[in-house]
Amino acid sequence: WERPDGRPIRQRLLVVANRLPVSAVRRGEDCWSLEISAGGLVSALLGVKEFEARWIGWAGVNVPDEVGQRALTRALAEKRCIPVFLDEEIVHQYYNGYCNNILWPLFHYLGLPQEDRLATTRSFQSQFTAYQKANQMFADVVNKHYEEGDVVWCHDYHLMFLPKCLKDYNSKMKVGWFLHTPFPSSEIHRTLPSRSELLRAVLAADLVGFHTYDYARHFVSACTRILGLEGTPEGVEDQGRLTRVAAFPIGIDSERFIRALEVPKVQEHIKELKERFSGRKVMLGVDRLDMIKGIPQKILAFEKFLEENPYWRDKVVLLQIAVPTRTDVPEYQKLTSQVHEIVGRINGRFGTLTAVPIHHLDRSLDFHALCALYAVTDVALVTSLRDGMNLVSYEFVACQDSKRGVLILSEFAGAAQSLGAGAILVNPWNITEVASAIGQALNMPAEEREKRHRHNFEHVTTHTAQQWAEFFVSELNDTVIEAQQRIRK
Ligand code: ADQ
Repeated sequence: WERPDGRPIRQRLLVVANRLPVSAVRRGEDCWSLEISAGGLVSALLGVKEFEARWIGWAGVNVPDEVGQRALTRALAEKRCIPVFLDEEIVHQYYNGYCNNILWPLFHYLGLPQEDRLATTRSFQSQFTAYQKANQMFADVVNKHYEEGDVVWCHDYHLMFLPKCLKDYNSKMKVGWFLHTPFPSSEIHRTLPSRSELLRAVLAADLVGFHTYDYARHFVSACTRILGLEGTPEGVEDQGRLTRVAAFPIGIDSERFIRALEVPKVQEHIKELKERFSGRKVMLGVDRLDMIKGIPQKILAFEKFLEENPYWRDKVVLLQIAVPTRTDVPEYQKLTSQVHEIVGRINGRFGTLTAVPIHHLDRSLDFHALCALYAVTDVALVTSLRDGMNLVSYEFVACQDSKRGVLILSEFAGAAQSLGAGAILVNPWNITEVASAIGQALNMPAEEREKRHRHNFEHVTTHTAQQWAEFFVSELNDTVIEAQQRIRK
């Protein structure tokens, strides 16, 4: 990997995800303004110096006209992004339908949609067809931009068909696929009508990655039980071809969070928050408003805690920041009303003229405001019913080096496997258990908090997003080299 003059050539990495890491707003017929959204994946890949990353994905907007498409493509090219244009019907069937209505709940153990069995079965087929079609559209764009030697890294449940589509184009393409959600037990996966097609399509990849060893094991079991293939310690074997399957737990750009605490604006925020909540312990929840995050269960556990511990009623406040997502979906609207209703009831029950026990915000916070909140928090409550990893727990730990706050963490979040020794682990369905964990966290002696925090801080700062990305891509390169050697033998 060197040029003739000895300068290293950086390997090109094509990162393919449903959404590009930008928000695009149309300002005129051929004019777009773009803003990069600094999510975990973006920070992870910006930090990886040996690859030159390009992004391929949907820009999140419908652009029916060619003038608009050409202008957006040009604008995105400056950000090293390449768009896949999906029309409204495809987005409806593939993204809202198959991805979010079928795969997302199933992978989080919430089952397949129940409403009307027959209608679901009929629409299931058309949604699955749209899913395959959309994946093929992503593959077409990848194939158009692919150059020999590139690494193609496909992300998440939206693109399970992509490895197959890519290998059909070019069997020599280096293809990795990583799942950000849990992969459920094979008993859950086998209820999916398209269970075999999806597994086979993923197996076309050279390397398949998950956040935890358990998810990798579930995937291998699904392949052995449903497809009758052979599972090996390395992965899954089909007629002599091995697909490597392994765990690659994601991390965060911890330095970015630690550095943010020094920013004057953040320091100012911290000061304001401390004054605002002086004399009270601060508990914090930060989630997308999604069924899987267990927000109603968390708030009910807090209510139980207040019910049983009158001493704490005016000495603790819960700040729940919930970013609304998928607001057009009735189930999500129902969840929002349910949360509002519970919060209203608890504030009515335990509030006073001057203070309420729960501050619930239906909104997203900017990065600096979020860091300040993490920094003043005494107890963070991450009680997802299921969660691939959960990065909020990592971000909280990164911002807690002066406070040594306590993390209450669901045992069903992937993060429980990495932060389990430092956090108080709970079953989020057991409200009594969560309520008693709140009591334990609030009363925890400083020494124990210190010990637990050190453990987690060490983990969060040594298992970063950059390392995760480097590790996955170097494993993918090695896997392909080993496979070639095996074939030569
Ligand atoms: P998510 O389900 O989105 O990600 P998570 O890992 O917690 O869950 O990441 C959420 C991100 O959004 C965090 O960076 C957090 O700071 C931010 N965020 C959440 N609520 C916010 C708010 N109110 N205001 C501002 N920012 C907010 C999916 C999987 C996870 C997996 C990740 C990464 O569902 O399990 O950890 O991908 O693989």
